Amino acid sequence: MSFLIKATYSLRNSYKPGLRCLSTGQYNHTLLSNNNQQHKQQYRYASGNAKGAKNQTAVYTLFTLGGITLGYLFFDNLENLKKVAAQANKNNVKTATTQIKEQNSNKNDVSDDGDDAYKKWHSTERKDLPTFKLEDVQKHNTLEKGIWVTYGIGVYDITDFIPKHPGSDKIMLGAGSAIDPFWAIYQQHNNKEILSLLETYRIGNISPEDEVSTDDMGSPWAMEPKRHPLLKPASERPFNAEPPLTILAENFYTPNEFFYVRNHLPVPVIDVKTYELEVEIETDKAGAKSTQKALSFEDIKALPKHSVTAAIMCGGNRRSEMTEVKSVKGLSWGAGAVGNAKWSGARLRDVLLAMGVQPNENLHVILEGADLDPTSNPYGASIPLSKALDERGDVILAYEMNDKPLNRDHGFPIRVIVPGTVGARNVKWLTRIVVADHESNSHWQQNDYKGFSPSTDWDTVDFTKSPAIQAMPVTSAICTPLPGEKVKVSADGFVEVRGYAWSGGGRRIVRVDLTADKGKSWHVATLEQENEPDGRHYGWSLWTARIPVDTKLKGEEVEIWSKAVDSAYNVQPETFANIWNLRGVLSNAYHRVKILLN
Ligand SMILES: Nc1nc2c(c(=O)[nH]1)N[C@H]1C(S)=C(S)[C@@H](COP(=O)(O)O)O[C@H]1N2
Ligand SMILES: [Mo]
Repeated sequence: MSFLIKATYSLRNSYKPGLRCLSTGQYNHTLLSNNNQQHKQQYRYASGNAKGAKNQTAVYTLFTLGGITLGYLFFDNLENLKKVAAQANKNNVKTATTQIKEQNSNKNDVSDDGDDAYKKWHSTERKDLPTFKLEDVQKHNTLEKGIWVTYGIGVYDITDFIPKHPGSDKIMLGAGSAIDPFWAIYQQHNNKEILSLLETYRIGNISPEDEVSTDDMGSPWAMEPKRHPLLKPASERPFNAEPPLTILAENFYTPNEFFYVRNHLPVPVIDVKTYELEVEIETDKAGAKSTQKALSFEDIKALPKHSVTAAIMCGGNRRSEMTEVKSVKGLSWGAGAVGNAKWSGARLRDVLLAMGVQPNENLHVILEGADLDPTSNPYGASIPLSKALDERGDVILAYEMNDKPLNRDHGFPIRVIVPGTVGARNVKWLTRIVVADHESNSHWQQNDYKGFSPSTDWDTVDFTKSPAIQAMPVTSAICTPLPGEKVKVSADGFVEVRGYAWSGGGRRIVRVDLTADKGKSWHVATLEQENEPDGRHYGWSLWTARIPVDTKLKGEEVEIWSKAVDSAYNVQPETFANIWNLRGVLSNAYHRVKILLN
């Protein structure tokens, strides 16, 4: 059977990013002039007076609902959409915005400049309409308060739609937030009928200053980017959040706005014009001709461009499951601290080879970010020089994520992508690279992101005794159905299950097995993955399985387990009990989800 699978390819081919998304604030960073040095200064002054996290709008609670995305449901079927709209008109639902809508239908002020004008409506300010703050939009996230969404700089009240629409509970996924990322995936919605219809629901413009947070001025958190409310925070400051699993398994390439965020510190503000990447060869064992180099953003972009599909996974992904055995220290991640993207940039190898660096298996490449801790030490990590120099290692200095410029949360303007390697080594906001005869001295390399025996506790742990995690072990997770979900059994007695699987070190996933009867019978999933060679297979695999269930069990609870197998025939361990470790990393046992058969 070929692993090259069809379904996602059509989706991937239709994936043409490029829509502006307010929620990420990714277009305002160049306006915030600052260079690395100023940033350090600013942080020093500011640190210590960080206010506690303010109450944040609680829209997130809405988004625990499973299901397919707003764009898919809401704008998937044009015919359906027209019917819904017609129905809405017939019922003549009066809302506070009806008048504005009537005004809209008479308007001709944005539609007169050529055939493609409709494509710009959502990015054009409507002077005849009021301006809202993002906060206002976020408050409108229930049927009672009204359902508002933003698209581009437009604010839309789609309340009238909701009661008429069969999938209305799922529409709530987008309530009070930006729909841009959904539309970036479902490009077929970007057509005249749909955009015209949407424009009739326009009630205003989003206020431009909403792209920069204005609270906590003077605190290190003052310049945090806006995030899409679908990202469910495990912690607000620093910002750490994962997307709903249902969205993860829907997209072979995780939309940038929904890609999990793992920050240890405030997001640095970097002006790309003054950005500099220092490269230093600290040891003569590297045999380099030159030992010092500074690269501007333009210098990096001028190097040959290389793209690689790679999943990035936090070392603590799925920690919350390990915690059920016994508590651990760390953020309580679900299974969403992972994402898959196409990354593009210059090869680190090219930079090092140009400086004459020679292969040496005892050397390391230290990577430092522009984000500073309160003692002004940067976030840092290191990887073996052999990985950095390996042509098949595909280590890149990335400036693009899914063909868009990196956004601030994911490392603007440059981050290193170390495919197959734990998230922690994929240093964002990269400002310094050092080739050395030792690993990074940073806390994150030395005293974190290491595995230990289940019997090691905080009294006995010696971090010098375990190697830093590099390549990640094989894992998988069931993304739909969600735990506790009522799942329809098909007429022929099957339930459909979908999820992701991935292994580190470039090892390809060769099989994903599922069971609904605690291992008495296993069913092999169909894989969707790239056709990259083993050893260089850095992207994840999505999978779908139809599992037969006993129809007598309808109304009962059933537990589904997934386990993935990689190309080295490594397989996930059965339980967490025997892989438990005090930091809750490498949490890769079978994924188990209890569902209700319906
Ligand atoms: N400079 C810097 N790089 C960093 C981090 C950080 O806090 N600062 N977090 C690391 C960790 S632990 C992970 S899991 C990934 C998360 O990448 P993402 O936020 O783009 O998903 O970034 C890594 N790179
Ligand atoms: Mo991480």
